[in-house]
Amino acid sequence: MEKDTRIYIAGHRGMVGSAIWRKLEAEGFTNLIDRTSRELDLRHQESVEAFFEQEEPDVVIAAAARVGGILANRDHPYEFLVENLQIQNNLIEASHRLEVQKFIYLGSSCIYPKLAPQPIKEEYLLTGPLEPTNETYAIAKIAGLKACEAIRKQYGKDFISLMPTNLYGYNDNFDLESSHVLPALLRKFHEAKINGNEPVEVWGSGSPLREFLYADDLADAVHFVLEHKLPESYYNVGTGREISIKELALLIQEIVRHRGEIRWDKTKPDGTPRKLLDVSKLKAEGWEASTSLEEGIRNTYTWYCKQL
Ligand code: GFB
Repeated sequence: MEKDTRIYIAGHRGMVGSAIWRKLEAEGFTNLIDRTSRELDLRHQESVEAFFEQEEPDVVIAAAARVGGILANRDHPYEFLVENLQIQNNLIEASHRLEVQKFIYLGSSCIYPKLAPQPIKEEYLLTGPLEPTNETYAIAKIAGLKACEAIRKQYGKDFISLMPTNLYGYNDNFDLESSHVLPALLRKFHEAKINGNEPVEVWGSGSPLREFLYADDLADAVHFVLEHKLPESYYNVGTGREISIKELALLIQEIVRHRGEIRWDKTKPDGTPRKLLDVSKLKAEGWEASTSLEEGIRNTYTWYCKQL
């Protein structure tokens, strides 16, 4: 793709958007377009259309969304549904109407059924009930995937969706109520360590299994998809490896060098028992993740400490 292609990265300040921005800059793209949420509220259709008419992007990468961990999803189902539908519908419709060449939509592995066979293949979509704690977010993300798939089939446009597994990395959300497990545990173990190794409280039973992809690896996959015309409408993006929450807690405790007790708060929900992605389709096209979980956590912890 030409290095002066006009590429709009929606959500460029978030963990995923900023990783994509870093990656495309490093690859020599000179025409990256951004707007902060104060400059452009993606939930307002008129503002989005005016922005697209003004900037005329050639490529759009939709990394803007209302996201959060299991508690944020469980406690705000309405906002997770409506805001994500508004954001993605505005971006998809404006990109379609203004003939954007390529549209890359980002979803999540929670779109798959709670008890899908593991590892989860793309074709398992809509074959069973969703995980209740994030059902509305999943429905919004499925709708976005289906909208892009319909434009692809009906109008022959290169609108493609990536469904990443649980993500972590720089610029993640470290708020203890609304964040995901990995950043939450990094912060909890760090704060407990500097407070005299006091006990750390981890949510749930510790038995759920999760797969974690480093945000910079997702950015690398987005660059790969930008440079290649792929045959399918959506692809899983992950490492193909899973870890239990208990093992994750012990790994983070060791990396942070916390020397205290771990306590389990069983009043908090476990969520889906497993969501390991089958990543063979994108691998067959030539892409796979390259950062190990331990290396990714060490990098993220180093970055976190520098931010304090
Ligand atoms: O990362 P997480 O919030 O989201 O939780 P999900 C993963 C597992 O970690 C759950 C446990 O079993 C949590 O109970 N956990 C343990 C913790 N300690 C903590 C903690 O301190 N904070 C958090 N947040 N979890 C999300 C979906 O599900 O996955 C989103 O709700 C999105 O919509 C995201 O799809 C990728 O992996 O359970």
